[in-house]
Amino acid sequence: MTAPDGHPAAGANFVVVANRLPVDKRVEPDGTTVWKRAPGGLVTALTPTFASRTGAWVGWSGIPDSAENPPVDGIDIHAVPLSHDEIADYYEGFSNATLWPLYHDVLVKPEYRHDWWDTYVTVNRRFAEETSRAAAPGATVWVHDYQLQLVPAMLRDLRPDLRIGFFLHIPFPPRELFSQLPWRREILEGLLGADLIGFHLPGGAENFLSLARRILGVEVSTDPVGVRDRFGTVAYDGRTVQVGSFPISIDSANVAANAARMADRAAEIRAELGDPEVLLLGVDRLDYTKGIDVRLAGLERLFAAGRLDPATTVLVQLASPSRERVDSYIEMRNRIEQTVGHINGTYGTAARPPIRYLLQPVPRDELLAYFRAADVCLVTPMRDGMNLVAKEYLASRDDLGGALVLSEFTGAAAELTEAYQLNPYDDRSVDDAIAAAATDPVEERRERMTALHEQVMTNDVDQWAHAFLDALAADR
Ligand code: ADQ
Repeated sequence: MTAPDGHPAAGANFVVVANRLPVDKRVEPDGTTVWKRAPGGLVTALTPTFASRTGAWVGWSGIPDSAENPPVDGIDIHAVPLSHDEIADYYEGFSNATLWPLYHDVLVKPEYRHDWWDTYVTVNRRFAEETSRAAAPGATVWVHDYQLQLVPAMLRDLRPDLRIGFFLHIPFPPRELFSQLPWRREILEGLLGADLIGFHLPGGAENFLSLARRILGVEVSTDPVGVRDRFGTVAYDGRTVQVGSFPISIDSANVAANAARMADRAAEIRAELGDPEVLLLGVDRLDYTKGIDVRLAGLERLFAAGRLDPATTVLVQLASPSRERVDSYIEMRNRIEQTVGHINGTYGTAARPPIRYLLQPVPRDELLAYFRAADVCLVTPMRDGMNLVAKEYLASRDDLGGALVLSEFTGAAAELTEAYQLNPYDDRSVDDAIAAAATDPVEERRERMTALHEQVMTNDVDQWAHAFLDALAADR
């Protein structure tokens, strides 16, 4: 049965709530616009879950002032409209100029503005209300990420019958930083509306438990001897809230198979770049947390010291534009472009600049071809919840070639212990890791890649989704 607005009258028994819907509006060559499923990410992870239940997705379409519900096969779409002002205050403001820097070690100074907070509350309430309309009685609801931390409690008020999970995709900061937030109580209370709160790492779960105890004065327990020793609990409002860690991953088998198909294109890319001896690769959203400046500075020092030869080394930096209206992003982009120009001007020739920098999203297959072509993938964030680029690179290398340089400050570093790990705050550590990954004997690199490839192939995103949803469904 279908209600007049096109939604199933009975509602869905599995609802995903995320800032963005799993679709993008694209303009075709003939000028018409179409909705395309956003590649990768959550929607891929949850496809099997959607296949076995009536599923709905609540989120913003990415278009200002639009309440259009784009069609997605097999998923009931509930678009949450956002006005221009709400995008500025809730999304660019409170989410990306307050919470994002605060949760990433205050790498830039967070701005605390009451008007942004008010809009964050208003928009979170709109998401909760739309979710309440989408969900069938007793449904499972999975809320995602820092933009929607108030939704669990707001939704529980509206619909106490629902089973509510929340997962945070970015780091959760320690008390010394989180306590800066003027609305720290409200955020903790918002999250505690969930039955299960998940983080990538045990450290995030521990920070949350300690903050709940110190700021809200609630009783928390950790059970280090339990079967699920990664869990703690909070006694809150007559309920028991589970808290745990669930490191996200990728659709490894799919990435590996598609990358293997791109082997010829990978060889072509190397030829187009002048067959360098060492091909280094960076792939990032253009974000100050990703440490693009760290790897550029390392490369310059290695050139200056003669440890890498600019005539035979190429760094391809693929950057996708991100949050282009937020000031700190504009400043960072200018700095990076200046540094690229400086290094190419100093160490290049007209025919061979050592850095090739692209500020545009690269099509998926082409990206996999770059992974397959690169001798070294440079993942050097100052702080990152997980970092899926590292895992995509490793899955792409079923030829067991290549080497991964990985910052200790990524969530991925906890699992990927065979990578060439570095401390992005220590110049020497940066230089040594990049140099070793580029010049170690091939047997050494192959041994490391064998272990890393295996790690990613056996821990994929399907397992992540299952682990979370099983814990959410489990009796307490
Ligand atoms: P992000 O900060 O966006 O995710 P990441 O995990 O690396 O970071 O994912 C980025 C995705 O975008 C990858 O799939 C990558 O391939 C793609 N991408 C990046 N640059 C691209 C380019 N130039 N062209 C095409 N594709 C590009 C947040 C958190 C992370 C966490 C994820 C998932 O910040 O820490 O790992 O969510 O939880």
